[in-house]
Amino acid sequence: MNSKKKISPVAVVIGSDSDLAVMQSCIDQLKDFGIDPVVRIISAHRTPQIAADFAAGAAESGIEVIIAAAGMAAHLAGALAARTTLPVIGVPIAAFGGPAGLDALLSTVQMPPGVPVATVAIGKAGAKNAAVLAVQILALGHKDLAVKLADFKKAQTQKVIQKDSSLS
Ligand code: RP5
Repeated sequence: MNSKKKISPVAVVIGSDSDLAVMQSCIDQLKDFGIDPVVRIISAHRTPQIAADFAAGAAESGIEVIIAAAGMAAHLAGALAARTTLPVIGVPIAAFGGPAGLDALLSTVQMPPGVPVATVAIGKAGAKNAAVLAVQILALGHKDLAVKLADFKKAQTQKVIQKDSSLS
């Protein structure tokens, strides 16, 4: 499907198709909340002009939160944040053969003052949290999402309680 024409409050931007395996959990989590995100492959380094144009036009196209995931020298989230006032959530990806994602973590989180990127954990845990954080941001202005979030947190609590009580 061509998601370039899709309208959604959330965009999930990945630096490479090799990031999709990790970011699928983010996309799935968003869909669980009823949000079908715009998904794009855009590279800060390989397609810098497309990255700049995407970020500059994101708000106008209906996007309210951008999730950006990249590995290695992960400048994608920061490059997008530099060109929009929308909240940008950065997901560091552990690239094959690299230092376990620490390179991407530092590249994503160490933004200069005035240009924040809300950086989550490396890999799949961060990918899922990026979706939940995006929903938490959107829920401030969307009551239906606030209700879904409350249910999500309750279900999460119940799961732990059940696991605890199943221990002998
Ligand atoms: C980054 O470089 C991408 O986000 C990816 O994590 C990493 C490697 O990219 P590929 O060589 O797999 O396309 O820009």
